[in-house]
Amino acid sequence: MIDSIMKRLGVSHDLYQNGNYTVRTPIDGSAMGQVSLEGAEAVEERIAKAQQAFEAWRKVPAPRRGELVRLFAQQLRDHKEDLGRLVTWECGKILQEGLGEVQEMIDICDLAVGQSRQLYGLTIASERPGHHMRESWHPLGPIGLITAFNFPVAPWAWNAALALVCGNSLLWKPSEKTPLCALACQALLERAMEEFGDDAPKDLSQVIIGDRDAGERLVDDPRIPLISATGSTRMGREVAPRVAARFGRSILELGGNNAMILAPSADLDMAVRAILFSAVGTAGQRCTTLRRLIVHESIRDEVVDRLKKAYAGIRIGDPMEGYLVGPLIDSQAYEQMQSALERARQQGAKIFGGERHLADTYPDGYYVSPAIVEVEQQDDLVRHETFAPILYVMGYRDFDDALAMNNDVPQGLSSCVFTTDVREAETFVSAVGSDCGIANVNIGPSGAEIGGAFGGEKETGGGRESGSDVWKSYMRRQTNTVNYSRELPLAQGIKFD
Ligand code: UN1
Repeated sequence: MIDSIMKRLGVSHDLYQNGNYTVRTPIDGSAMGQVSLEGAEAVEERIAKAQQAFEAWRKVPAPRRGELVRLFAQQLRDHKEDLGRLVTWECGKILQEGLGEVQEMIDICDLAVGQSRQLYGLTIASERPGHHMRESWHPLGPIGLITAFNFPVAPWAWNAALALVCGNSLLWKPSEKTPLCALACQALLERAMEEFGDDAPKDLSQVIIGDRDAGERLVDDPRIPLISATGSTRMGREVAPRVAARFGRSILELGGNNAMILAPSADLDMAVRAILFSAVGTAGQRCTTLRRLIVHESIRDEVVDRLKKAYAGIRIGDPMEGYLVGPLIDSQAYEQMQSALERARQQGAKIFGGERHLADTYPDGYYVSPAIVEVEQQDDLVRHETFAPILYVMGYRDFDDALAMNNDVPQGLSSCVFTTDVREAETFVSAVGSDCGIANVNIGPSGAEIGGAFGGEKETGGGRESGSDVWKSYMRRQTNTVNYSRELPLAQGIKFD
């Protein structure tokens, strides 16, 4: 099956069957392909090519650059099913979510196409007669993109679609766990480039399937003005100082520890459904996954009961086959989950679920039942992001305490409140409310649309990707003062003669 999918997606056999590094599906641990890992030298060559491609691409008018992204979106529409399947196969998320991820790519492409005609600056009043001031936005350079296994295609597309219309070339280092998805996206983009014609330079977009050295080479190179990295806080701690040391810019989208405050006035049917999708979906491996439920004491028992019933009915199995929860990415993820549960147990928490499933059918596939962990207080264990389906449940009495708990973690990505009390809802999204980049009312913390800026504060890294005015991050700002008079007045009234 892999050969027929890869063929339709346009990935040449050599690229995924001839290397020395085995790519495995988390579904059953079997091999999907063999890729070659590049080292620092190969990256060096790619950076030089990306620089050349940038120099040509920045001259192409932005709306014409948008046309390339439009053609790419058409490729994605035509191959949504195949690419969605490949995502499911390589990272283990269920097919509905694999397809959703491809849709998210299409959505950002559509946004970027429109944006390509709207890369606008300002005109600014000058204090000097016969002078114009304005602000212009120019292409930035080759952009380095680092992405994680859990969303192997969409975050690349958020960055790539905007960076391309903004006139930049791309160098993408995907997770070593999901290189085939990257090769497939690259192949579809190359097809769009062929259709587009000669003004798309050959190396406009490149993929680096590489090891750690390759990543470091990319991050350290001063020819790469912007590194946009999605992944763990640990990764961000390594990347950010290296980029800063050479005065590069970075967009960081790192860990989350997303909470829901569930107030007594909430519509509980809606809340339970929202909890299920956001805590259990993607087997708890979204950066926006709901990890903490802060529930009012008066409804705590009822909510926990309803959740246990809902959790007991979750179908766990092959993500291609219509189950709700697929496997964790690998054995390490499984072990991290088990060690977090073990610590919780030692601390006296009440634990529901969390066991391994289907070990007989898939000895090398790590399926687990999502866990509900009732804890007395928010301690270090709860404050730490474990990238697995563990939902910590804690009670509150006073809304202000709930809000303080929402904010009392090192991460600041997403958050939500379920309430029908307008005071609580508006407080949550106010300046004294949630400190996260995303704060929702009566919907869960995950599953954001691409129209808004996506990202968060504190250890989440502070970056924003996707919609709003994020396109500006992929351009350089220039202030222009133009004198169309015959005088040379100085600003601030200075006389210099
Ligand atoms: C991620 O988990 O890295 O809001 C991205 C969401 C998705 C993106 C998640 N649109 O959950």
